[in-house]
Amino acid sequence: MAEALEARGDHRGAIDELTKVNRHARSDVVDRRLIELRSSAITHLDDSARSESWPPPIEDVFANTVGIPEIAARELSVTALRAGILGHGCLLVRGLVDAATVRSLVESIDHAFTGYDASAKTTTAVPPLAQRTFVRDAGGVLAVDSPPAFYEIVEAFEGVGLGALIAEYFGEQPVILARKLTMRRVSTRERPHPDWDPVRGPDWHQDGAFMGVDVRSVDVWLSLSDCGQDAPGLDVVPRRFDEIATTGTDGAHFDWSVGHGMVERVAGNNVVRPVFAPGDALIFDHLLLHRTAIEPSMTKDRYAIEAWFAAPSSYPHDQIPIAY
Ligand SMILES: O=C(O)CCC(=O)C(=O)O
Repeated sequence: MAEALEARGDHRGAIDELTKVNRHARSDVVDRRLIELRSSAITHLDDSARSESWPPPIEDVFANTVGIPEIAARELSVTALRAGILGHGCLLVRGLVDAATVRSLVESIDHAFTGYDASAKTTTAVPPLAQRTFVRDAGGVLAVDSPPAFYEIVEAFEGVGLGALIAEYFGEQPVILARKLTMRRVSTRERPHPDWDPVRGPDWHQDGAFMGVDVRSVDVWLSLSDCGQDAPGLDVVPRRFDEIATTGTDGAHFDWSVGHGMVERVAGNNVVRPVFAPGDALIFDHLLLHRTAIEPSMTKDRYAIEAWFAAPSSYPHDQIPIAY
């Protein structure tokens, strides 16, 4: 049935059909086929529901909040998401996914890292995409490289209604960015972070420096560990920026990253390091100034998923959007 739906150009229907099959009887073949379908679906997406006037007026339900607005998962709504991201730079959601889901995502990440590292030892198994090496050196593996993990991530997100919420936020169905959906296992021991200065930490960045400024984006950064104290977390400038801070200066390691001196100038002391529990999520967009919070004294590994969504009508194709 899925093949017939695809042949008729109904990629969405085919994805839904195969997802039902997989829920009933899980299969590697279906996991892989779902990624292929999500990729080919991109040229058939219907963006007729696009809302032209975006963003809508924000009701600042966090007007009295200093720092990062924080809610429990049951309070997550489009109003809270808008107020958090567009008013304060980000929104911290406690307990977005449950403990059983966290455990199975951590297992999938370990499995994917083992598979990636084994295949990276042979020169031909991993296509020569320099980005993969860069991502792996920073403690990440792209989720599209592991169809089973990708399937589980989507199932976890759908279990808490993220697709519908982000569609409401964008005013259209989201796509997921294949080059930006990253499984992370960040360790102070395993590999040096490419731009990690052990005294000052890594460089900072806004993802808009390479994704573009005039896009609608959402990053669901889902913590799967206790982190921010003994394990690497995230450092955040908890405020809304309307533009990209100057990149590539003040000792920055990359032309898209923001050097320490520049961060001091644009953020002063307004920097926070949230403490996350497994299942907590920080939700933000391409304008949040942030970085991996990592210090030599941290002794534990941190697992997380970094999932970037975009509104297809506003997004250029360079981060490889695929159907969500
Ligand atoms: O997980 C990390 O340490 C970095 C995450 C990040 O930079 C992002 O989500 O954009």
